Amino acid sequence: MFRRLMWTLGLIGLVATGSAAADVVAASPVPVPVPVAAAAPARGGGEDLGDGTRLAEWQLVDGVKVFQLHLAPLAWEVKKGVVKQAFAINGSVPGPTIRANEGDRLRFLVKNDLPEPTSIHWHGMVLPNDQDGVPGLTQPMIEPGQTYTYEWTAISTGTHWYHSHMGGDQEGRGVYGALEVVPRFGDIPADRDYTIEIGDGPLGFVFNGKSFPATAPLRARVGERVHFRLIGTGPELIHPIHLHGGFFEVVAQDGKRLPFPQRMDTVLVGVGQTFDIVYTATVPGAWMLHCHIFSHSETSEGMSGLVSILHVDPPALRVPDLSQPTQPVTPSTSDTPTTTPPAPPVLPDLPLLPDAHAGHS
Ligand SMILES: [Cu+2]
Repeated sequence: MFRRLMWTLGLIGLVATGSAAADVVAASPVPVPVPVAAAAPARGGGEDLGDGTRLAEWQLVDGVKVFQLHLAPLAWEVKKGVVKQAFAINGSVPGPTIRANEGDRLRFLVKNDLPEPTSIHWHGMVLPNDQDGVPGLTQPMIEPGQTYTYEWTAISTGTHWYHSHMGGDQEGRGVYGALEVVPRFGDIPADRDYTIEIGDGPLGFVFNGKSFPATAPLRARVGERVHFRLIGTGPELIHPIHLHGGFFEVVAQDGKRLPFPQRMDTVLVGVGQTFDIVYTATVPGAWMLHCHIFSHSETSEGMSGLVSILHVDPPALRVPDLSQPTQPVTPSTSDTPTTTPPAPPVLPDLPLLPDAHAGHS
C-alpha cells in the first residue's frame, strides 16, 4: 500500500513538472492534522419532539447509554373532559421515544409499578434471544415492584417501537413507545420529523395518546420535507392513514428503506407495522392527517380520535404558487432557425498509466 502511494506521488510529481527522478525523491509527505474526537456527552434526551412525544433521557455509564423506564398507572386525559385509566411510562402515553445511533450499546432499567406483571419487547430489533422480552419464553415475568435490566446493541436501523408483551390490554393502555435507530449513513433527509403512534385500545382512538382535538398540532413551512413515522401500536385494528394536500412518498417500511419509494395518499398501517412517509408541503393551510375509517376519526359532533392537523405556513421566501397549473408550453411552428446543439468538448490525450498493481510485484 505504502509503495503504491509513493509511486502515485512520484507520478504526480512527474506529470506536474515533467522533470526527472530527482523530483520524485524530493516529494515528501505533507503533514495532515489529526482530528481530535469531541468528548461524548454524558447525558442526553428529554427534548420535546413537537408531536406530543418526548425523547427518552439517557445517561452514559462506561460507554453504555442507560435509560430508565418507569411503568405506573396514571389517570390520563385523552381529550378535554375524557379521562381514562392508563399505564404510563415515565408519566406519559406513549412512553418516551428512544432514539439511538447505529452501533450504540443500550441498557434499559425497567421498573414495574403496575398492579400486574409485565415485560418489554424491542420490536424489530436484531438482538440476543434472551433480551427479546417474551415472558415464559426468553425471560421470567417482571413482577410488580421489580426492576429488570435489558442490554443490547442498536443494529437494526430505522423506525421501530417497543411495547409490553403481556397482552393487548396493557399495551393498549400505554405500555409502548417509538424506538428509532439513526443509521450511520443514509438517514431519511427531512426538515421536520414527526412520530405518530396509532392506538385503538382501552384509551380509545388515539394518536400519540391523544384524541382530536387534543392531538398535538404539527407545523411545517411550504417547501419543507416533512417526515412522518407512522407506527401501528394497536392493539387490535388496521388503519388507512390519509394525508390531505396531495401525496406523500413511502420511503421505508418496518424501518427498512424501500429500493423504490412509492407515491400514495393513503397507506394501510397494520398492528406492528411502521411506515416512514415524506411529504413536501406545497400549499399553506391546515391539512388533515387522519384514519380514513370514519368511525375512528369522526363522530356526529365532528372530528375525533385519529386526527392530527398539519399547519403549513407560507415559505420564508416568496415562491410561485404551486397549487396553480402552469401555463402549457406551445411548441413553435414558425420558421425561426433551429439552434445547433453545442459540439461535445474535446478531451485532451492523457498518458496511459501502468497497471496499478504493478508496484506489488
Ligand atoms: Cu382507523
